[in-house]
This record gives sequence, C-alpha cells and structure tokens, in this order.
Amino acid sequence: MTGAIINRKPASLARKLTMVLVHKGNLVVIHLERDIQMQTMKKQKNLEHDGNHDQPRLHVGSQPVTDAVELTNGRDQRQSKEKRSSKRSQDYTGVHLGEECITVLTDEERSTIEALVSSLPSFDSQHLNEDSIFTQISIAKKDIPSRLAAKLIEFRKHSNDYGTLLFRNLPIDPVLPPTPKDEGRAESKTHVSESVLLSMMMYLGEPIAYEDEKEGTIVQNVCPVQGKEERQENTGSAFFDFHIENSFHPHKPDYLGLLCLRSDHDRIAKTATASIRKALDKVPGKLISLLRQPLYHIRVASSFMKDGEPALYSPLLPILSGDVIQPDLCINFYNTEAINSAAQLAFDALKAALLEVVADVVLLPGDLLIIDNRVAVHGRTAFQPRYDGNDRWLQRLFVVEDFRRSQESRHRGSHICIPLTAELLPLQDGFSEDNSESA
Ligand SMILES: O=C(O)CCC(=O)C(=O)O
Ligand SMILES: [Fe+2]
Repeated sequence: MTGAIINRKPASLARKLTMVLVHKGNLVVIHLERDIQMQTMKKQKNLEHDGNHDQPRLHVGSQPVTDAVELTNGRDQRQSKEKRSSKRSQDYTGVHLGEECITVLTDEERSTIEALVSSLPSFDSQHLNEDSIFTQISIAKKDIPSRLAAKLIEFRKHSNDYGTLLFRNLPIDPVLPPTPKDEGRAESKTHVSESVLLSMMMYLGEPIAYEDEKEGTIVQNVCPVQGKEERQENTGSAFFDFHIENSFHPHKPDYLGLLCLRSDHDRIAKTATASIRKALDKVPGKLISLLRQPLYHIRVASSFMKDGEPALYSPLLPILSGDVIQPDLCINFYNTEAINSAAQLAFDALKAALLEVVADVVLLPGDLLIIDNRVAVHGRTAFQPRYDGNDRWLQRLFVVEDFRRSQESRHRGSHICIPLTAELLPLQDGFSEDNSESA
C-alpha cells in the first residue's frame, strides 16, 4: 500500500486529515475526523463489546482511525449508502394514528380557546423572544379546557405508545394570508394560530429555538420552498426521511408541535411517526446493547448550515438511552453514521423495526400534531406544491422540559440557542478537554 496525507495541520488544530492510498489497485481516500479519533480511543477503553474488531485499523502516529470512506471510481460509498437507505424508508406501510392519540375539540372547547387567544397581547412572532410574553402565555394557558389540559399533562408525564398526540378542530385565523414563499414571515399576522400553538405546547415545556435555524424564529413557518423540493428539510416536498428533531444538538427539543394552517392541495402529504415503544421488541437483544453504546455520530442537518459550509458532526452518541423498557431514542435515518459494521447492523435492524410501526396522518387545518422527540421519529411523504399562495402551511414550535439545562447556550432571558459551531467546533478542532492530550 502506498499513500500520502494531503492536508495536515498541526495536531492540535487538525480537524480533518485526508489520506489518499493505493490498496490492491484501488484508490482509497480516508478522511480522519479528530473528534471521532479521540472519542473512539476514549470510549474503546470502556466498551464492553468492542464491535470494532471487524473494522480495518489504520494508524497515523498513535491514533486509531475508524472513519474511513472508500472512494472507488470516484464514488463516495458512504453517500450512496445514505441515498439508498433514504429511498428504502419511503416503502413503509403506515397505519392510521391510534384513536387513543386523537382528541377532537367540541365547539365549546374551541370557543373557550378563542376567548383565551383574544385575551393575549399582540406579539411579533418574527421577533418573539421576550421572556415576559412567554410568561403571560404560561399564565393564560390555565384557561385551556380541562379535558385538553389533562391530555397534555398526562403526555408530559408518561408519553404514550405512539409518542404522538393529535388535537383536531383547534381555532386558527379566519382569514389567512398567502402561504409564505420562503420560510420567513407571512404577509400578515397569524395571531390565533401562533397563540394556540404556544399555549398548548407550554403545557409541555418552555419554547426553544436555534440561532442557526430559520434565524432563531420561535414559531416557524413550515412551507414548501421553490427550488428546495429535494432537500431533507421541511422546506422540501419530496419524501422527508424519519428523524428525531435536531438529534445532533445538545439541547434538542423534547417535544415539537406542528399546527396545520393549510393542507397540501391534493391532501396526500402524510406526517408519519414511529415510536421506539412499539419497535423495541422487534430488535434482537444483542443489537440493542450496541444501540446503547456511543457508536454513532450525526451530521448536522443542512437547515443549520450555510450552503458550502463543511460538514459538522455531533460527538459519538448512543441511539438508545435511559430506561430499559421505554428508552429514549436519538436517530436520524439520513444523517446518522455508524463507526463500524456491527453498529451499522444494529442501526439497520432498528430502522427496519421502526418502519414496521409507522403511523401517519394527513394534517388538516386546525390539527395540532405533538411529537415526543425522545420517543418517536417523524417524517413526511411527498406532495406536489403549486407555489400559488395556497400551498401546505404548518407552524412549528419546539419546547424543552428542562429550560435551565440550556442556560449556558443562551443569552440571558433569551429562548434562542447560540450557533452550534460554538457547541461543536471546539470539540472537533481539538480544543476541548477530551482532546487536550493531543495538544
Ligand atoms: O412537514 C411535515 O409534516 C413534517 C416536517 C418536519 O419534519 C418538521 O418540520 O420538523
Ligand atoms: Fe422534523
């Protein structure tokens, strides 16, 4: 084997090394990610089952290399594998969301919520980051009819087998502006829908958003954007593969709420969820123990990145954590990368199990779908936008149960997390405690 390192920074700075080798007549390109190298070394000491034995071990200096991407005839096999797996997910056969998840508001309940909304001060949703508004909404939410409040409180305490709740017949603004053309501001206010979303979701936690994503907007518009059809983001209209929301983020939401203002023209866009509580017993026990180990890193979603920015990865994470019977789930079908073939096998088995338990729903105006982001992955089937002002339009809100946990990632009083590069780059550039041994 012959080879060359084509970019090499001083060890303390190198984020990525790229080596080109010729092995058995094939061109092999290896990208060495420092965070993976360092964390793998650290974790390997602790792993009961070191699934790395079938992984080719290469060494640069004293560092084991586990993140090898082979290029054969110029084709990145890791990428093509992602594309294949993303395609497979579209083949799921969903059932309707279980009746136990669905609550249809009576007209009386709906009027009570309308009255609650009209008592709230007007706010500018695009710049909604005033802590005092959230406090006011939190006080006003006590007027939510008790049948609905009880469902929300129960869901916060125990979640459910679907990790999903659906409320139907909620009030939205009687006259809607055109569906926004991009992810930004609508032409006029949607005070009713935004207030409904906030007051229902604040039974589950405090609103949170991310400076990197949709400019930190708290109540976000989810609508198809022309030219972004194929993106694995909510601006797309092609099949959107299953994911935990912001799975790569240290302060990912605990719940997300999707309130429908307009369905797609053909009413074919199905929002789908799949819960670990239903999928777990379909995965062999040995593989479950692999899923509980930090053998996976998740590429930061493109919605957090600027075009052309180099990829950013989470530190190595387990996919399952917490309770043995009802674990928490952290996975993204499209962006999760296993560090070795055993971990990949476990990933594939879990993915197949989740695809067996998909439940879906076509969201209609006035529907609020709430997803427990630790219990269920979600995705959406394809639809055909027309860009005529009447396209599908959802409003989305994230909440976290423990707001204080993200305190050092937010400016004082703000609900918006600072850019992710401040969280992840120190780790990847070799400045973190973890990597101090290499400085
Ligand atoms: O469009 C949908 O139904 C789901 C979109 C989604 O996954 C999201 O906005 O987080
Ligand atoms: Fe999502």
